[in-house]
Amino acid sequence: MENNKKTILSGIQPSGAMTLGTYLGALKNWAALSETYDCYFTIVDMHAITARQDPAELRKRTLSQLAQYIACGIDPQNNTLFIQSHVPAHAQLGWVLSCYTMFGELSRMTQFKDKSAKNAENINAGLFTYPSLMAADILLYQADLVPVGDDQKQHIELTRDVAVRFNGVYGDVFKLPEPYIPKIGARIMDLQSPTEKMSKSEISGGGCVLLLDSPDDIMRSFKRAKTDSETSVRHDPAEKPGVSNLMQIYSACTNKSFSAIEDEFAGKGYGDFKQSVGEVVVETLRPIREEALRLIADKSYLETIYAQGAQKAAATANRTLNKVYKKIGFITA
Ligand code: ATP
Ligand code: LTN
Repeated sequence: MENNKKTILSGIQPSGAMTLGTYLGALKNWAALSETYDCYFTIVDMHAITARQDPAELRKRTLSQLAQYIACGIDPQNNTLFIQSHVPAHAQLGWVLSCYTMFGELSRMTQFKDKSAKNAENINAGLFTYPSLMAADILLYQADLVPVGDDQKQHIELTRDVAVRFNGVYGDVFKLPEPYIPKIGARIMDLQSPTEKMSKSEISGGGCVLLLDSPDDIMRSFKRAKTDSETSVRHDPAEKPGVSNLMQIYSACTNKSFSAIEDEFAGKGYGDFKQSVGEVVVETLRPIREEALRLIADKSYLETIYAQGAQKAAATANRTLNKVYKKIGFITA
C-alpha cells in the first residue's frame, strides 16, 4: 500500500560489536524516528569487507547486530530490517554510481584518509569507492533522511552531489537525501583517548563501551575514564575533552543540558561524576542488552526477520534500479 510517509534509510557495518557511540549517534534516533517514517535499516556487510573480516565472526556479528537493532526499539513489523548483501541491487547500483563519482571527490573523504592511514597494508579499491556504494544504499530507497553520526555527514554530501550529477544528465531519478544528526551524541569519543572517536573496529584498552557489555564492565570503563588535572565538571571540548565527552554522554542519556549538569556536580569530584555517568549508561543499556541476548538465542526468529526484510527491501530497490538501467541505456533483460 502506498503511503505519504517520508522515507529513512540508514546502516551500520558489522565490523565489530556495536558501541555506545553507535547507539547515541545513530541507533537511538532510528528508534525515535521509526514510528513516523517509512524506515529501511540495513546491516552493511558489503561495506564491512573493506577491512579484512573473519567469516565466522562476520556471520555471528551480523545476526547479533540484527538482534540489537530490534532490542533498541525498532519494530521489525513496521520497519524494513535487512542485510545489505541480500539485496543485489546495492552492488548493481553501487557499480553504476561509481561511474558517476569522481576520483578527486573520493580522495577527499576523511574516512578514507583516516582508514588508509591506520591500515596501510590493505588500502583496497573497495575502501576507496565505499562512498559510491553508500550512495547506492541511500538512493535506491529514495530516502528523504539519513540518521547518522557526525562522521558520516561528508558521505551524505557526496551522495547528494552524485545524485545531482546523475539527475542533471537523466532527469529526476533520485531524491536528494538530508543527513539527520543528533544535537547531542553526534560524536562520542573514546573514554581512554577522548580526542578519538569511539569506534567499534578499533577497540582500545577499555575506552570503548559496547551495547552488550555487562553493568560491571560499563561501570569499570567509566570509573577508569580519562579526565584531566582539574576537578570541575565543565563543558570545554578543547581544554577538557574527557570531561566534556562524559557530559555529552550524560546529557544524551538524561536529556539534561550542559549547564544543568555543571550545577548538579558543582563542588563534587570527578569520582562522583563518573559514577553517575556510568549508572545512567547502565540503566539506558540494561533493557537493550537483556532483549538482545534473548533474541540472539532465537536464531530462527532472526532468520524470518531478515528474509522478510530482504524481500521488502528488494521490491523498493529494484524499482529504482530498473529506472536507472533504462535511463542509462541498458537493454531490459
Ligand atoms: P568502524 O570503526 O568499523 O568504522 P564505527 O564504529 O565508526 O565503525 P559505523 O558502522 O561506521 O561504526 O557507524 C555506524 C553509525 O554510528 C554511523 O551513523 C556513525 O556515524 C555512528 N557512529 C559511530 N561511531 C560513533 C560515535 N563515536 N559517536 C557518534 N556516532 C557514531
Ligand atoms: N558509511 C557508514 C555506514 C553506511 C551507511 C550507509 C550509513 C553504509 N551505508 C547508508 C547510512 C546510510 C559508516 O561507516 N558509518
